[in-house]
Amino acid sequence: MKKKAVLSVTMAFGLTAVLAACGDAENNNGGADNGANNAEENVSDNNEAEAANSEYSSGDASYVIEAGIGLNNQHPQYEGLLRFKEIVEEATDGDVYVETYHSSQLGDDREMMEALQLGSQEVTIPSTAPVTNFVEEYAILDFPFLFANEDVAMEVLNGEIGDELLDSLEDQEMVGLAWWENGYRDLTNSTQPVETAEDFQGLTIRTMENEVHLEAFSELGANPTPMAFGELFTGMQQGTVDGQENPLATIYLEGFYEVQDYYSDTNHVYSPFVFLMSKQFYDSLPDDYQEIVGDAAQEAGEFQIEQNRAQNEELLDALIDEGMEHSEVTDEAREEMAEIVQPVNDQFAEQLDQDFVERFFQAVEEAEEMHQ
Ligand code: KDG
Repeated sequence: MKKKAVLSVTMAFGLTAVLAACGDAENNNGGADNGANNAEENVSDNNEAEAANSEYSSGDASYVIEAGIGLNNQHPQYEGLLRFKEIVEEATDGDVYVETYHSSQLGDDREMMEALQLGSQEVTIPSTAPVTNFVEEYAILDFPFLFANEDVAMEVLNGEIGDELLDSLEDQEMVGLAWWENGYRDLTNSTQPVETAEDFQGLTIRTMENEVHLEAFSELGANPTPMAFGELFTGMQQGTVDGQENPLATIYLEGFYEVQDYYSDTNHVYSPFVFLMSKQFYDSLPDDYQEIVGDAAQEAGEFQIEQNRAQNEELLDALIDEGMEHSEVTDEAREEMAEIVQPVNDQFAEQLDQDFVERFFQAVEEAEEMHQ
């Protein structure tokens, strides 16, 4: 946002953020406020100190970027955002200043994307699932059991078809600057161990706002309930839902083990993050600044992906230490789940542009040959 207009809106958002943080503190900080985190609290302190200690200030900047995410300040996604801030401020000598918000302080994914469209917020980095409500082709990214591994996913996303998906956001007044990574989603619940497709029967599971997810979980016999991420912890605590699905880093760093007993490594969907900027804001930047924010989103993304993969790999033991029971899902069980949900993938693929679908699967096939 251009500085002149910035102050009043920034103050309004700042106040909203503070009110949100006060009114819904437990929700906003997941793990940190739920007591059990220790080492992670240091990460949190560091992040906040880093943000507060920036040598630049919004008052001296020509442009201010308000960047918000749904996950908390312990997640590698927030570390990535801080890296973006550092790169952009340094490269513009503070002429572009980045204010970072976490824990849905600026709203949930859908609200933040709408704010980008209106030009009242500059950056958000949602999982791709809710983006489907703006560009229907994004549905394909949430097909269960689509990508054989993370390298295949990144090969596709960073290739031509991924660029096409980023470009398609422009009609929605957003600019897609880079792919970041959330990772493979796993199931947790408070009712029963889930090892096979049959075990999903009757479970009420929070899903993101995405029709593919809703249909797939229904097909498995569960009761999917779409809910904003910011409401999820309370939803599980109060028993509105039995369970949820997210990558390990989120499950641990948001403290979900406080309210969930069973963890299953279903790996059912690979979830990318997409780095979004308000088109109105992007268009207002001079060419060299456009290049700087684009490169920074890419570079910070590489750092975020590295951190994220490390956390997704390391945190299983920590989760078990916190008392969660780990149900190991076999490849056979995953194949059975994949077979059950295949009609959902087919049904959604039919609704999309067929040329796009063909080229997308061609890209997946080629990526698989490269990264077996
Ligand atoms: O910061 C990202 C979150 O807002 C959200 O997209 C995380 O995967 C997510 C979920 O389950 O809502």
